Amino acid sequence: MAKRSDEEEVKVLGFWVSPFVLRVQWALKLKGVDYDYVEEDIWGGKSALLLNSNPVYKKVPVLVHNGKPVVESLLILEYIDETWTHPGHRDSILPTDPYERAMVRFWAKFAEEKVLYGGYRAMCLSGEEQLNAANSVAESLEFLEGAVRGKKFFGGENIGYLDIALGWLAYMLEVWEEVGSMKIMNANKFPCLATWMKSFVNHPFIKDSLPPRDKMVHYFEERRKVLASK
Ligand SMILES: N[C@@H](CCC(=O)N[C@@H](CS)C(=O)NCC(=O)O)C(=O)O
Repeated sequence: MAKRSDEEEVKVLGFWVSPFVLRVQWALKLKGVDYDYVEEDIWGGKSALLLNSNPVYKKVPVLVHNGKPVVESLLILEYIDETWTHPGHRDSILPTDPYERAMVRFWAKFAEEKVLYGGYRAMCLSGEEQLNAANSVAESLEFLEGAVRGKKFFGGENIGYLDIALGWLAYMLEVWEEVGSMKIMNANKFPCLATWMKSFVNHPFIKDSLPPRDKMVHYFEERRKVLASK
C-alpha cells in the first residue's frame, strides 16, 4: 500500500460493522492510501475526537486528513477521489464523463434511501408492514438490476464509486434477511445483481475486509430488539 508522506495524517474513525465506514476504507485501499483506523464505541461512549470532528451528526465515518475532518461517507468518497490523484494512486473511482458522474451519484443516493434505509427498516418491522417494506425494496432492486446489466461491475470492468457505495448490499442484505426472517433478494429475478454480488465479495480488495457473518447476525439481532422496543 502507498505510504503517506511523513507529514501526512490520514485517519478513519469507524465502527466495525458500519457499511458507511467500510466504503471509505475500500476507497482508500483502492486508491492505495495508507491510513490509521480508530474504532469508536458508538453505542457506549464516543470519543472526544469523534464528537469534535462531527459535531453535527456525531456519526462515523469521519476521515481526518491533516487535522481536517470530512464527514458523510458518500462525500468522503468524493474527497478521497479528488485528493489522491497523483501518480502511484489509482485513476479516479468516479467516471470522468460529467453525465456518467451525475448518473452514479443519482444511483448512489437512490440506493441509500430506498435500499439501504428501506432494507434496514424492513428488517426491524414485522407482519404486513414488513412485507410492504420488503416489496418496496425489491422494486428498487429492479432499477439496480438494470443499471448493472451487461457489466461486470457498476463501474465497468473495474470496481468504481457506485460499486463502493453499494458494496454493503453484496454481503449485508442477506444478513438482514436472516435477522428479519424476510426475503428481498431473488437471484432468478435479479440475475445480473446476483452475479455482481458474487464478483464484488470475491474481489481481492474486498474479500478479506468483510466483517464476520456470525458477529453481524448477532449484532443486528440485538439492534432489532433495541429498535423494536422503542
Ligand atoms: N449518512 C451517514 C450515515 C452514518 C451513520 O449512520 N453511522 C452510524 C454507524 S452505521 C453511526 O455512527 N451511528 C451512531 C449514532 O447514530 O449515534 C454517512 O453516510 O456517513
